[in-house]
Amino acid sequence: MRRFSLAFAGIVLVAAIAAPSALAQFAPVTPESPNAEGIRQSYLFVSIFVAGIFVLVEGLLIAFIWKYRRRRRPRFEDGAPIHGATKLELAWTAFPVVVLFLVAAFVFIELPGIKDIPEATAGEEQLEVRVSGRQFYWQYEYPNGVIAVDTMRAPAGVPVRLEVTAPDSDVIHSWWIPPLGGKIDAIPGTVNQTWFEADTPGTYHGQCAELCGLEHANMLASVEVLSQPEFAAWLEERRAEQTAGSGELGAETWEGVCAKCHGLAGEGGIGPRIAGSLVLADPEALESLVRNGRRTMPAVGAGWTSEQVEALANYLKESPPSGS
Ligand SMILES: [Cu+2]
Repeated sequence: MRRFSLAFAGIVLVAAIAAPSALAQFAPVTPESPNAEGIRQSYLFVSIFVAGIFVLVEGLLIAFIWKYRRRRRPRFEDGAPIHGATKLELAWTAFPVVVLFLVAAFVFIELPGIKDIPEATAGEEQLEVRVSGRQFYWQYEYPNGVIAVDTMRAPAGVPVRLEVTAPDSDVIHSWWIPPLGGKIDAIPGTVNQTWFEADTPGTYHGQCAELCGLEHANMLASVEVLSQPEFAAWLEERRAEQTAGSGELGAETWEGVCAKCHGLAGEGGIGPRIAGSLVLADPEALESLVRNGRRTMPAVGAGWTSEQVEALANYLKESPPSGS
């Protein structure tokens, strides 16, 4: 028994040294928004019990396997009969009840801070962004009509309310930027709400979290948090560019919408090669194609504003895809 105890103590010691770095791989990413912090707290709270019960059950399992091993007894000899152990039985019934109660109570206390969008109070601004999940890109619409694809810009220190949906003709996607909070489904015909408030400027990455088709894995999303003056300047500049049918939106649309299937240089991928296609140089044909789709190509631009179509057409005129 002493040798066993020694070996067991050794295993526990190694686990205790290796565990923190190994566990860090399983922990949620560093939260950058209060709701993500709530999710992390709940995760860690539940993990305490998970780890404790794991060690208890596995430890007992190993101890019993050792203690009750066959030794020299005949192979089919029955073990000694055992009759009741009231205290033990009460304990293993009560203990799980207490654990489940604690976990449920903790989660219910944290839940409002995760789910509820902070109330807009007088003097405090809030930003609302409409998020639309589409095969295979994210489209954002700001209150002033500015459109962005895949990369959302947001101001630091301001609650950002997201109205998440998908067009009727599309499939279900799921919005998920782990450092900025939990997942929320983008469902055709339904508007789901979520929010974040990031204090630190920086770029936070995420990904569509609902298998939505062939290019699902490339349906990435990111949120670039800017200081408030930088964000205000960006929003204004984008508004002016969009009115003029120029600027970043064209390139964003090409990269986020067209290139995911046809390749960044139009060289072809899961969609055919389109470099050199006459449609790219003909704004009317381009508009009809993206709005209506063709054969296996979905109507990726159904519902786009004419500004977005124009921005794409102008971008393709200035920098037509080279094909390689
Ligand atoms: Cu998706």
